[in-house]
Amino acid sequence: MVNNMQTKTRKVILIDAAVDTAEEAIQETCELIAACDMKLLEIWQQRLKEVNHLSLIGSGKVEEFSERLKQYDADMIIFQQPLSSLQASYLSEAWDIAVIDRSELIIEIFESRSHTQEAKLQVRKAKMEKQHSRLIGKTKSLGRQGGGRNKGSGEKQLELNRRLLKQRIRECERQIDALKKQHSLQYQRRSKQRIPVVALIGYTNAGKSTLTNALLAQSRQASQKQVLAKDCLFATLDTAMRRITLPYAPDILIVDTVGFVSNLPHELIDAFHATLDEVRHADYLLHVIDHSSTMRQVQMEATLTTLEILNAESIPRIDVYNKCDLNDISYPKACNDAVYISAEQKTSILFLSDKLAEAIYGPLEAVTFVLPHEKSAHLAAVSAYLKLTAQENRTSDVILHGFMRKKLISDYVNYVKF
Ligand SMILES: Nc1nc2c(ncn2[C@@H]2O[C@H](COP(=O)(O)OP(=O)(O)OP(=O)(O)O)[C@@H](O)[C@H]2O)c(=O)[nH]1
Ligand SMILES: [Mg+2]
Repeated sequence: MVNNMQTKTRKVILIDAAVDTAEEAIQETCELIAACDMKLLEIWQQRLKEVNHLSLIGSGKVEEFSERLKQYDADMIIFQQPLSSLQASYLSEAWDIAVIDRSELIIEIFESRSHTQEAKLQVRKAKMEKQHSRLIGKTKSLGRQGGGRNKGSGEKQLELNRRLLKQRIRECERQIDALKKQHSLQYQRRSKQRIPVVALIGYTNAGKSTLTNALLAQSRQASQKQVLAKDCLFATLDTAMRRITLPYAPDILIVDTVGFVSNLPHELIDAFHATLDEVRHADYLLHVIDHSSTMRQVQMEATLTTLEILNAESIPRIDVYNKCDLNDISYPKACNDAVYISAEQKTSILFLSDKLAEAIYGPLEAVTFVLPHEKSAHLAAVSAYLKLTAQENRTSDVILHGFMRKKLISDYVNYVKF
């Protein structure tokens, strides 16, 4: 594993060893490298005909790259393709340089960006699990080299390290479990309050946090803290919950979540289960998609796959195509359960809020209420959610004409004039 404490910019070479890697996938890894504050020196491509168990690439290529490396002042090699623990340690020893794969790169980013105690614990656990699988690989290879029944001192030391690591992983899990219990109490409290929870999910950099802030800004609760929105992959690593107002509807809670990425390392999905629990406990999902990205189809699929892993694919979902301002299409508009908007445009936010209120509380329907004066408390409640078109004040009651969301009308059905 790589020491993340170092402050100098690490210089890296990316190796893509496959038959045919999509240009977009390479581009994404380059963005991940930038998000990790590393400097990319070069990309070396190697058409892989056959996977080498020990070194992924063939032994001839290992030697050739070893010679080429001498011309560079590189600190690390990053592989586009996943490396087994054995391959990573073999290459690292052969080239005398740190060698990681894309999933470790993502773990690095998570490590440098996590702020809350929970996120830090989750990343620590993911890193230790990766280290643990590396040690297993090393032990096996030493065992094969030794061949005999008696373990050598190197092997014994490795086993000791492995056991220590396992203990630390368990301790980490214990602490995460304690935090999970706190969360489950929060979920129970929330479900008692019956406030709908809407989670914003989607590929990293799609605009979830920008949208959260925009929904917050147009809300009565605009004084709540804004969340961080930034043009880089994985700007958000800790979920944030905010209360927002919807037009002619009760308040809801929105949750800004960690962005997804294709082939999210399984250690991170496991480790971030607690954080991603927010997604599983949500009543609705807003799937934010960067409409301007050439990779949007792959990104959508990656999000849907992650939802399946989380068992959250059956939660009602609205697809929100964001960043439409960067494309030549008309917006805001709704089309086949999807909404097309720009998080940077106020009318888009009002449009989306309305669609969200409609999804949760039903469409606005024409209605007339007759409220006796002595029911003034109910008059206030009805007025809060009614889009008023006309009012008649009579001696014994008030008649209100207007539009109300279908599901809310039933709460005041006694006063409806049929
Ligand atoms: N042009 C344009 N840019 C947008 C829009 N929405 C978001 N952005 C930009 O996209 C970048 C990423 O936005 P974020 O809101 O941080 O994205 P995110 O989905 O929260 O990203 P992660 O937290 O990394 O998963 C920022 O630079 C935003 O300003 C939009 O509708 N139009
Ligand atoms: Mg974000």
